[in-house]
Amino acid sequence: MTHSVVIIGSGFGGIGMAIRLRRAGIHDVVILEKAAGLGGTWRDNTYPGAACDIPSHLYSFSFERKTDWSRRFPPQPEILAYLRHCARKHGVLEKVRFGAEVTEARFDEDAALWRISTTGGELEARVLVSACGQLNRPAIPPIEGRDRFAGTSFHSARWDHGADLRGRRVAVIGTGASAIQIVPEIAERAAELRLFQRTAPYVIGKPDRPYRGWEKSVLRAVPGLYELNRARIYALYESRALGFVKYPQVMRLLEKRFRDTLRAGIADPRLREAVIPRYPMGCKRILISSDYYPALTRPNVDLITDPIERVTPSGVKTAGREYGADVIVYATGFRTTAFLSPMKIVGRGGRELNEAWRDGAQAHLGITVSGFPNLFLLYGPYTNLGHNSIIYMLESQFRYVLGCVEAIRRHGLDWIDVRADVQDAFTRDMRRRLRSTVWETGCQSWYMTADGKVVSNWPGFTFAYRRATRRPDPRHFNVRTRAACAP
Ligand code: N01
Repeated sequence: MTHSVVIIGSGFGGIGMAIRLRRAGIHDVVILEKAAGLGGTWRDNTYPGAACDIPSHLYSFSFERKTDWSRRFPPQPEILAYLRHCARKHGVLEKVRFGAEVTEARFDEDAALWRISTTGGELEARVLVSACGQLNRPAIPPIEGRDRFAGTSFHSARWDHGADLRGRRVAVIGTGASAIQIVPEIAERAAELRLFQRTAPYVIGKPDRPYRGWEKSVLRAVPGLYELNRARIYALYESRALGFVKYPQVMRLLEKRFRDTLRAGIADPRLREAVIPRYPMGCKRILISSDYYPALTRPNVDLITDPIERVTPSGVKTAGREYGADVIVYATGFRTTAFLSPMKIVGRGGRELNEAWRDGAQAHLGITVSGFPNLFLLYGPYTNLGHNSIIYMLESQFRYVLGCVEAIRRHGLDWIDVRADVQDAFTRDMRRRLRSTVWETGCQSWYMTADGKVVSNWPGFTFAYRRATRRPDPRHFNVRTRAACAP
């Protein structure tokens, strides 16, 4: 059976897209999910302290208000519960096929449909939407001896809840967004916590607190106020784009203030020296936590800055010494810049997406790839943010994709395929603008390919992206009408 739309992934992108399609009257939608539950990154990341660093009231769909967030910054279980609620309430839960990991999707040009192979069987779709996210494939670095460690080890996004950390010696490798949330939580339980830092991050205070009962009641009772509050937080966060993409010199002022605060706040000169970042502020994601630096001053916590030489059966070895460990947590991030990998995606003329992206991932508006008709990416290349809620970007993409699907139906098209020159112009524009952003100013981050090009981030304001994706421009596409293939 050929479905109107097949969506890969049941995180915020996949669930939100299915809801938008359903609300537009497109019901024949299937969501393929490789795991046994929905939620994407918010299902996978269950580590102690997991929470979002974007305020609760921005981290929700515009069409599904939530006035009863428990805190200013939402904890992972609450976000996951919200997404499940949305799927259930909007009738898309039953559209999810769990345990169906897509291995290959191949465009059949004559039949004008995508033939999709999954671990749970085969299916066909007129339109294929990838909603896999950018942070779904954990990266564990190939540190020598890793496989011979005799204790328990796991990645932060595959937390082993069976491992009791109480009274144990724990090594955490990495000091990114995941690690700085994990460390304060587990420092209280572990006998010894060794944190292996390769690059000191910028960690600023988190203005978090529980919402009071009256605040929730007011937001529930006065929808206008709820929207006003969202708009206020949105504007506040949006203004941060000025520093990231427009005027990187603003970051230098903030950087000086950050270093002064750090110098004043940490008494131990060795620790103070070790946590001072050595790259321009904002180049990697700016992290937020009010507990991280205090956790590092605990007597059972040690920050190790010597490079890791290898993992031994009993711990982690640097050039200086070996640190015994019962548990190793790899908070070492994700494989990000290959996007849809390891799925095999084959477009027109038998061309593989990997081949088309040989020089780096590209997609017009981060959504459509030339040579891959009726394929739409959500949270694709050039659409990640360093400063605001990704759900805003996703909602822009939902509208654009919906516009394309409706145009295909309305005009009786077999397929639409973005023009190569349109995609090239978009990519050139992204490259030109990204070169002057803070992200390409002297650090390595997950936004970058191995050759130092940022391919993940949107170098502008999110409202500019919304304007650019307001409606698909028919001039941007090659199309095949049904009549064209009629005998
Ligand atoms: O991953 P990361 P993450 N030896 O790539 C280190 C989102 N997120 O999971 O900086 C030693 O940022 C690496 O060191 P270096 C958010 O978008 C959001 O923490 O490369 N260390 C780095 O310190 C975030 O940006 C939230 O030198 C090694 C760390 O591992 C993204 O996910 C919470 C190493 C990896 O940091 C990824 O965050 C969590 C090696 N061989 C995640 N290899 C919130 O909303 C890597 N490292 C709060």
